[in-house]
Amino acid sequence: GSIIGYRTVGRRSGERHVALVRIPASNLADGELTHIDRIPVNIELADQQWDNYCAALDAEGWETIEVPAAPEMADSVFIEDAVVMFGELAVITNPGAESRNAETVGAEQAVRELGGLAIERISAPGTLDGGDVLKIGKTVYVGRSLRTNAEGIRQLRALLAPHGYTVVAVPLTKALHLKTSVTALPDGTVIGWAPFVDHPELFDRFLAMPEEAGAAVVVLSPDTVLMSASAPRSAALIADLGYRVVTVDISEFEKLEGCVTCLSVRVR
Ligand code: CIR
Repeated sequence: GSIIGYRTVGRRSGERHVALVRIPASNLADGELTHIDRIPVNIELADQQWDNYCAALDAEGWETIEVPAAPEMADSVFIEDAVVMFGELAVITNPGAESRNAETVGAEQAVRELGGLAIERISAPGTLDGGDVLKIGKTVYVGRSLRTNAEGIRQLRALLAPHGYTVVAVPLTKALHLKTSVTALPDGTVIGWAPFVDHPELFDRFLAMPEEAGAAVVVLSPDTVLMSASAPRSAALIADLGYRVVTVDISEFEKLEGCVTCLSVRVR
């Protein structure tokens, strides 16, 4: 990835972290679409972009570990939707789209192989996509979306209560997932694309971004975020707030309604 803002060499602390990723399926171009029309996906370019995404994580101190490939599951590259981490607790989701439901099998296997993690599950009739879960400290915002239903939110709330997390449900009608509309900076400021946000008043601090793809950041360290190359003005705005911004081109995944968060699960 390229870097905007001040330069440092890798992670300051030198510590290594682990992130789960999943290689794009051969039928990636057939992924689910809800809010946008189908544009032809360049599979070769998608593979390259995925390699670069993994390389960017690695360069920032995140060792990528591959979830077993699911070559026939078109949307399986969007691993974030299948498992959500809360410290040492992994919650295996129950993805709301029928075509994506079986993605959790490989995700659970990978989490098991990592070892040392407690595993819980969202189960039918509850549905929940990881893309709807935004963690800010001990507050967990969960989008009530087309993919995540009330029962899924209720189950997550019950699972997390003993761990000291508060689940805040967020009605969502204008975007696929909560994190397509908002994410958060390391300082907890919620950033988003205002036209996709039904209720900005639910957040303590909300900062509107100038581009749709600017709504999504992945926090890589206390001073570094990862963003899509398709949001240069948002990246500049965030760099101007004193953050280091690493950018990656994920155009082929954006054609499938994916954003920068959904291509990995940061484990620890
Ligand atoms: C889907 O509709 O499920 C995929 N085409 C895109 C999923 C993107 N996931 C995410 O933003 N967490």
